[in-house]
Amino acid sequence: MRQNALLGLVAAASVLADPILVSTQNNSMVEGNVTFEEQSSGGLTWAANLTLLDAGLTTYDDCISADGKSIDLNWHVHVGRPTSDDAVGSECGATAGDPPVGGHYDPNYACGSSSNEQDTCTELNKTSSNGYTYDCNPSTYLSDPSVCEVGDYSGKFGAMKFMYSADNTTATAEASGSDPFGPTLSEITNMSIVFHCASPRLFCATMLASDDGNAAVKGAGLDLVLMMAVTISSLAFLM
Ligand SMILES: [Cu+2]
Repeated sequence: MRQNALLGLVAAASVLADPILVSTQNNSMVEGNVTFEEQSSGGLTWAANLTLLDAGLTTYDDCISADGKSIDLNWHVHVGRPTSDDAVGSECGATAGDPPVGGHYDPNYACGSSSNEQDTCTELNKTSSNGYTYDCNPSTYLSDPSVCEVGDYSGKFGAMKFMYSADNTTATAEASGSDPFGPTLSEITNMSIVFHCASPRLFCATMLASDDGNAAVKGAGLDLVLMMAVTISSLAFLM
């Protein structure tokens, strides 16, 4: 009897474990990661903790903020994944990787110029030559999520701001957000996050289920189960 109750608690605890995806962006340009965590209430939260190792590269010249305090990079979920361990520059190109890194994840055909769904966008007449305008920014996204490609994170939340260190040698981004309309994690597992300075691709990494993250969540669940088991035993003892 008590065993059945415990099994029920174990099942409930594993349902509580929200899946986590991590894109670990450790390469010659950057260190850190971006995580996505699915919320049981729906949607997801994301968090970035990234440091540009050499903020003085001329590669960043076109994306220094107007106030000069940060390097502002665009970032998106692209449909494929890089094959190189040092995924920088052309390793993140549209035809590089396996499957190819490709364009932005756009299952609902919002059709920006870098959507991976260009053929369907053309069929739908959603191209600039047809007078179609892709209008995705944080405020249009909040009023109508369908205006943004699902993978267009800088469109949805603004550019990732890497703040210069005091001596300007490195730059760090610590940012997070909540995306109530976001994709499910199973949709975007094994896709990649690509960072751009304006248009050129700088670095990228595949989004993978987090062993550490899941272990931590499972660990917390187990603690909860043990705590409840002790409580039940105490109750049984009292009865
Ligand atoms: Cu991109």
